[in-house]
Amino acid sequence: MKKLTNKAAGTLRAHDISLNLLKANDLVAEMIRSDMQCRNILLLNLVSSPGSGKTSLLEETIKLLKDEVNIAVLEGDLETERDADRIRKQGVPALQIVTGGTCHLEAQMIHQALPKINLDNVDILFIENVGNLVCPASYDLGEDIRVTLISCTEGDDKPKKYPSMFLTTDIMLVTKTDLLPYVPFSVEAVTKDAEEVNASIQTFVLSSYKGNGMSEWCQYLIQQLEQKREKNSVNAAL
Ligand SMILES: Nc1nc2c(ncn2[C@@H]2O[C@H](COP(=O)(O)OP(=O)(O)OP(=O)(O)O)[C@@H](O)[C@H]2O)c(=O)[nH]1
Ligand SMILES: [Mg+2]
Repeated sequence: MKKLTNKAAGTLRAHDISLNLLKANDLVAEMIRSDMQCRNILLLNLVSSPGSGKTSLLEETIKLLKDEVNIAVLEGDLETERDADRIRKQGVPALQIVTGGTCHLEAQMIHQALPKINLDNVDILFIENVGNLVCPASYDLGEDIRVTLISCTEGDDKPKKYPSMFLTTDIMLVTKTDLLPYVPFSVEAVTKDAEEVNASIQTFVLSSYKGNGMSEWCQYLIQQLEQKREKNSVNAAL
């Protein structure tokens, strides 16, 4: 362990601790991943700037998939229970994680929250991360799929300005597309930039309000759930 007595060492220490914290986070994330594997639950981590439409997307996704799959939600926010209340109104279990000022969720928070939510028969568990396009990029939560929302009112320049979020994400959802006629936002430009940051990123374009693109999104979720189950049963047979 390094001695931390002078200013220079202090600089080193901050760096080392931050690296170690991320390592600890990743260990817990792996525990969550194998727990979800055992339970056959598809886990998604939704990230975005504040107000990009994460909770609205979840509300509409639940309405469309409620009869087909069982959904549960972990909500992350600095304060209030408001998003969990919105989700509960849709008739699915939701637990609010109040971070009290922390700008992202960490794997340890998810690990502590999981025993507090009823996951019996749950097929898909969504985590709605704290609204922030920076810090959540660094924290693996054990998810199968990371989804970054970008609403067309935010501007189409975000993938290049916040590259770590787009680099670590599997899916980019362009949201609020009902507003496209009123704002200067190019779906083509944002897709091109996102693909230049991350060649394997997959893009969906939708509006929770108008419903366009929602059936493709829901189909994708079902496909991913089936693929995970298939993979799990093959592994179990080996
Ligand atoms: N026009 C339009 N507005 C939307 C759409 N989806 C969400 N909104 C509005 O955008 C605002 C923010 O939506 P939320 O779903 O609360 O966004 P969020 O990402 O969950 O916000 P935080 O949890 O605070 O980060 C609300 O006023 C929604 O009504 C959409 O598809 N079209
Ligand atoms: Mg929300």
